[in-house]
Amino acid sequence: MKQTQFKLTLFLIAAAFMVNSAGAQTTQKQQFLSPPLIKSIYTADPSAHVFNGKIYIYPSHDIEAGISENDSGDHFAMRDYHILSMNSITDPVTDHGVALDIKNIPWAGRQLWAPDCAYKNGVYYLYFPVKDKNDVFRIGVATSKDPAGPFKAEPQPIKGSYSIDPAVFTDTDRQSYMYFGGIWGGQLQRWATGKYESNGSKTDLQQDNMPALSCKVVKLNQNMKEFDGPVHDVVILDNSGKPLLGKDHDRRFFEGSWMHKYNGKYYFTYSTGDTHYLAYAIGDKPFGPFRYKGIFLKPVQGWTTHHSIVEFKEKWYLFYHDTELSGKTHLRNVKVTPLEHRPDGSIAMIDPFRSK
Ligand code: FUB
Repeated sequence: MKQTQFKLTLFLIAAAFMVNSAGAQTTQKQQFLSPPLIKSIYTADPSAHVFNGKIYIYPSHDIEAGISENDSGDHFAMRDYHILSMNSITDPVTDHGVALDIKNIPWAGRQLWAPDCAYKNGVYYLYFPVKDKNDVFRIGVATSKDPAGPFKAEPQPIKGSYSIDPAVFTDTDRQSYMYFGGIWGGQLQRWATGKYESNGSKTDLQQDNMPALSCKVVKLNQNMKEFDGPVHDVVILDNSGKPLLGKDHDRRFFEGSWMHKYNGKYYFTYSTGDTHYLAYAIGDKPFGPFRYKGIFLKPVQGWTTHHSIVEFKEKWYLFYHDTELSGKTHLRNVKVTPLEHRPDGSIAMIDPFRSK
């Protein structure tokens, strides 16, 4: 090929690509894999559960608060939760209206972030992170007899809780565990010494060659409103058995954890944040350690994605979010797509776009 022809070919290939807001390359001909589940409000961070034979989704409710974007996530200034439900994966979604408003959480300051829900003995427990009046993220709990709410918040945050993104997993022996934490705006790096450092780093520990900050896991008390015992690190090991390092942004934990059990193994799944992947690691116990296995969702359109994995009628599904409706980082929409466990236990890669 002549040099001019070669240059023209390179130009045409480059023109066929664009860069989405996550910094990921996507071709112009790509289409979104799944449609938004609901278009009347912006929703993100979908924690899905099957209660009473239906799918309930506990998302964040994104709003336009007019706050400019920064690494602390101040632009995510949500003020209430709406719970969604579906009779089946293909049925229309019901929005059950406001289930909990920030004004009814006595200790809350600002920013109602990603929630989760659990059930025990006739009561539904909604777990939520919100900054307290000192601007420190804590995790609260609210209760209802109905999975769609409304929920009533406890007067204080859960004792010993901090950071964001609670995900509650109930094992087959009925013991519940809370996984929680997120770096950068989720403030986990500010708790590295065991107490909150208000002047701590805005991002991570800035220790590239040290083990990365870990997600946290703790047993929940039988009353589901308190921690039972110490908070543990969720350690993710590489192939040689060493913890992932701080500089390993493609693989290390950032935020948005989830736990599901499949064929007796514990699958710890999470967002890598600034590299925009969903990754997974497998262990033999809820506390880990977990062995890093790979990514299973390529970057979506938008800065964050946040997910949950649920089994419904013997099929597995991934709930996640992107910014298809708005094109804006802080106005997201939740989606669902099938998830496949391969016979060897690995999770099949999901591309949030399909090529025409
Ligand atoms: O929705 C606010 C925050 O963005 C969540 O807590 C994170 O997981 C990220 O999705």
